[in-house]
Amino acid sequence: MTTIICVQGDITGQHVDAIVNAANSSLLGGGGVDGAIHRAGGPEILAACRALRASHYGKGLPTGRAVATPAGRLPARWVIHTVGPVYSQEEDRSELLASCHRESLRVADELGARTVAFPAISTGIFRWPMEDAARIAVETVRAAETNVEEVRFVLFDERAYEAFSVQVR
Ligand code: AR6
Repeated sequence: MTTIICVQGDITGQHVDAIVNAANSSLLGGGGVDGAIHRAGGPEILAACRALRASHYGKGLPTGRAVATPAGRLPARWVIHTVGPVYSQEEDRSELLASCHRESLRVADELGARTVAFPAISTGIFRWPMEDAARIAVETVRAAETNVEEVRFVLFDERAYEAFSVQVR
């Protein structure tokens, strides 16, 4: 059984086995939570991302997939980078957002991670409506078959915290 909890705060301060990053396909950093993770974790994370680009992910990490690196100076062992979909009104990309959560948990299982912190993937620069993202995220984690014992959604502001808490209750 996976316990799902919600906390309001900064994901870079979480003491967990793995922190999920809402990255982009380049894996080379960006704004939002991605920028915060690289700033707080230091250059070891970027070096590992560059190595992934030079080996398995020459064309970048596809949307909906996930890959792990060490966590540098963060109080976690690993960062699991996943690429959320950009929100679209014309096309339903929900399955890709669900895939980010499933794939991140699959990578966590490969690592042996038992506690995993997720941000609200795609809800910032990628503009996914918060309530819908919260529903997809929580439903997907609930349905996942995983050995992860605790999934901690770490929400940056009150609105995000409320949206996720409603789904977890
Ligand atoms: N801790 C927790 N949540 C955070 C933090 C933090 N330190 N900082 C921001 N958030 P975003 P996306 C929240 O934009 O929409 C990057 O440039 C934020 O309030 O970080 O998936 C990547 O490189 C929002 O609710 O990610 C990609 O290019 C949520 O994290 C692109 O942005 C996600 O917002 C990905 O866009």
